Amino acid sequence: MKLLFTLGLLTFAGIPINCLEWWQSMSLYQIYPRSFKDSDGDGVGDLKGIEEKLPHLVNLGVDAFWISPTYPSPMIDFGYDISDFKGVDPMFGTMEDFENLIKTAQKLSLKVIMDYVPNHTSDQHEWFQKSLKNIAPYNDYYVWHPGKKLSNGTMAKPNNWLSVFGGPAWTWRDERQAYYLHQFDPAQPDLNYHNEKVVQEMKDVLVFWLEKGVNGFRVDAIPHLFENTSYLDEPLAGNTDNPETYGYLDHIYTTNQQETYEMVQQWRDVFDAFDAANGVTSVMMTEAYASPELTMKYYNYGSHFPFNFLFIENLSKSSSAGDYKNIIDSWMKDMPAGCTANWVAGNHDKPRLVSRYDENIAQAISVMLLLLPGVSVAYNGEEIGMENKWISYEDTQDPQGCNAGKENYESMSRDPERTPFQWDNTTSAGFSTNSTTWLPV
Ligand SMILES: *[C@@H]1O[C@H](CO)[C@@H](O)[C@H](O)[C@H]1NC(C)=O
Ligand SMILES: *[C@@H]1O[C@H](CO)[C@@H](O)[C@H](O)[C@H]1NC(C)=O
Ligand SMILES: *[C@@H]1O[C@H](CO)[C@@H](O)[C@H](O)[C@H]1NC(C)=O
Ligand SMILES: *[C@@H]1O[C@H](CO)[C@@H](O)[C@H](O)[C@H]1NC(C)=O
Ligand SMILES: *[C@@H]1O[C@H](CO)[C@@H](O)[C@H](O)[C@H]1NC(C)=O
Ligand SMILES: CC(=O)N[C@H]1CO[C@H](CO)[C@@H](O)[C@@H]1O
Ligand SMILES: [Ca+2]
Ligand SMILES: [Ca+2]
Repeated sequence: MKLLFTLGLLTFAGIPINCLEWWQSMSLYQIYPRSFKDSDGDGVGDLKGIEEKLPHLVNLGVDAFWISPTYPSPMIDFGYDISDFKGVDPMFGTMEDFENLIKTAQKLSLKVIMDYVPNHTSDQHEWFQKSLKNIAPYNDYYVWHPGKKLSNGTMAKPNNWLSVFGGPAWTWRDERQAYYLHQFDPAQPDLNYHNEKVVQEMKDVLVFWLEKGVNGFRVDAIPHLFENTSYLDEPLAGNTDNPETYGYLDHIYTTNQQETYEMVQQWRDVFDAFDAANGVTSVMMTEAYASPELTMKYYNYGSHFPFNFLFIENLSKSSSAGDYKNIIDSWMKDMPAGCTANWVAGNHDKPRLVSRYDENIAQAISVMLLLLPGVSVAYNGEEIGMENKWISYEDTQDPQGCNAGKENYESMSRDPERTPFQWDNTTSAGFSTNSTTWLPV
């Protein structure tokens, strides 16, 4: 970045580069906090560990980093099951540690971006516990359904909807004599976005962290936000015979609903109001695995950019140079005029670049990401060429792997790309003073 400024002549999409907002040409780095750096020897990474290693990001030329969730959580889905949106899990440290991390980042001119997980809470969240007890107004904070009466009189699940992690998206609770919806793990009940109180609570969460000095959010799993309340069965997708796997159905009622886009726009309005009052520019990036058309639509509904997963989804080891050119051209062509492109090659849900391709291709892709116009997004560890690690079924931690069973877990588990960062040649590769870590080094 600094080099580009001194050249002064460079332009981006016809705009002189020094007129761009800070985020429009940033090099963004994703930190998976459990695996980045353990400061206290308990075998799990933490906020103090991140703060200690920020100079590494400066050396890399990173402009901003986003941290996967550090909110209080029973860790069923390693932080994506949140029990308090306005706190820090003791495993990662304290609120003071978080505030110190922001201060240190600011001193180093690094922007801090948080993960926002709006679709669901943990089943341990106070809201869900009160919802179970039918306490107002929380009784209507989640998607409850009495079920469907079969012709022989027994009650059954409302419909055939499936969880992303496999199995039904509905779980029965005796306390409410009803089913609740969970598009992910049963321990991650979906919030009811048709309830204005929920909408307001979740906007308050954004403002809470913006006021702490956070520079923006990366919004998780957006397509799953709203469901169609006619609760009809989803049609078969026709690409697998296994009725337990998510791909069995075509998710026309549980993903990419128009109301979801409108909610993204409402969040952008929250950002814009905060920015205007505080003289800052906050960024909102959205995570959506969707068709090109539906992905691009987020640009029109207030997202600064939807993550571009074409490098992940549309390339393979055997791709030709022409295939690379095609996906790059297609994003640039599909993107609405005046918007900012972005390029993502990996994250904590996808196999490591070196394992998906090979060392040479992995290096080429990492460099390509930095040279393409707009934002580059790197997952921690890619810069040192980390590889997937084979992990036994017994040691598997990821619910998506455990749910798949011993036969199939290897194709589903995301643990292999989540192993601790390798800093040096000391104990546990310098990740921890503990020789046993939450996943093997
Ligand atoms: C070392 O890490 C393991 C695995 O996370 C943990 O069970 C153990 O308590 C840790 N040891 C210390 C001394 O914290
Ligand atoms: C009613 O029908 C359902 C679906 O065919 C079946 O699973 C269930 O066991 C039946 N219940 C009774 C009481 O026969
Ligand atoms: C829900 O699905 C029904 C049946 O396909 C459709 O008529 C209705 O417009 C949908 N509702 C919304 C809000 O999209
Ligand atoms: C990427 O793959 C998806 C799913 O196979 C396909 O719909 C889309 O057209 C592809 N895009 C490009 C640019 O190749
Ligand atoms: C560990 O790394 C240091 C610094 O690069 C080096 O001096 C030392 O020989 C290495 N130790 C081992 C056991 O490889
Ligand atoms: C890339 C990413 O952050 N994926 C997350 C999407 O949301 C689910 C549920 O919250 C998580 O399990 C994934 O890790
Ligand atoms: Ca720790
Ligand atoms: Ca939802």
